[in-house]
Amino acid sequence: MNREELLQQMYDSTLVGNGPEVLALTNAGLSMGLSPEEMLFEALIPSLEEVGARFERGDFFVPEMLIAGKAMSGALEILRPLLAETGVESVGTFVMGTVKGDVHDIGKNLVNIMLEGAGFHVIDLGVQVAPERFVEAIEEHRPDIVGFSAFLTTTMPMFKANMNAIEKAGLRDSVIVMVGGAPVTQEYADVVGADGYAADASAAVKRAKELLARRRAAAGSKV
Ligand code: B1M
Repeated sequence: MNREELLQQMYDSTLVGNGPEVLALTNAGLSMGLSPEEMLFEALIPSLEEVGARFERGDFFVPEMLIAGKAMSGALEILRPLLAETGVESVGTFVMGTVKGDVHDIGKNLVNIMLEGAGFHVIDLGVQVAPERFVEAIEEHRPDIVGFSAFLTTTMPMFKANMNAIEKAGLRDSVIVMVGGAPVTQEYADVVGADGYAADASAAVKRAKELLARRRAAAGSKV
């Protein structure tokens, strides 16, 4: 099997939710010298995009989305240590969670992996995270950044609920807030008063580093 055939098979197997085959192909790809990024961006993510398109057209239903998501998550577990390989010291602490009412976590997990790879210490609160839980985690871990992920238009309003809870707890000035997720836009991030938004995992890392550098420079200039 050559590179193109492997990526095509990985795409096809993810599409039909064949988890064991996706795992085998991920391992085979690594043995062949393919990078985790090649498999992610040329097979796994495009395949899930097609799953979403078929769901929208009514050709796929929730069970198909679920098994495709599981197949992708399995591959991500193999790729995680490779993507998160880092020799750098912790650049900052990042508390992350998918908002209340939302169970999507693949995108969030990918952002976490890339953040870890860039040297962030990531505390993952999981999915369906209520505003009070974000507040507790900020009080407990004192992170530099808190990130909210939402993948449904119906759960995006939880960003505002989270912001209100953080403000009410008197924590807003102590933490940078980032938001993201498939339906989220820069405009929406501005409306809810977030400090940063990113469209994908690598942009999230870049934005997190920029916001942190800006915050530290501002703190330094006040001293
Ligand atoms: Co759902 N689902 N789903 N789903 N699902 C979507 C999101 C949908 C777009 C499909 C579609 O219609 N085309 C649609 C949402 C429509 C909308 O609201 N606009 C949808 C729907 C409708 C639903 C249900 C309501 C279906 C139903 O029950 N009738 C239901 C909701 C359940 C709930 O949450 N309450 C549901 C359920 C599910 C499953 C459980 C079956 C499964 C989730 C499995 C899991 O996550 N463990 C699932 C899946 C797999 C999908 C699709 C097919 C794939 C999502 C995914 O993992 N993408 C999805 C279709 C699609 O996205 N095209 C769909 C790959 C991932 C790498 O990309 O998630 O965009 P993404 O993450 C990116 C960025 O968003 C960004 O970086 C990530 C990595 O690059 N990012 C951040 C994410 N978080 C960030 C945070 C940041 C910065 C960047 O800073 C803090």
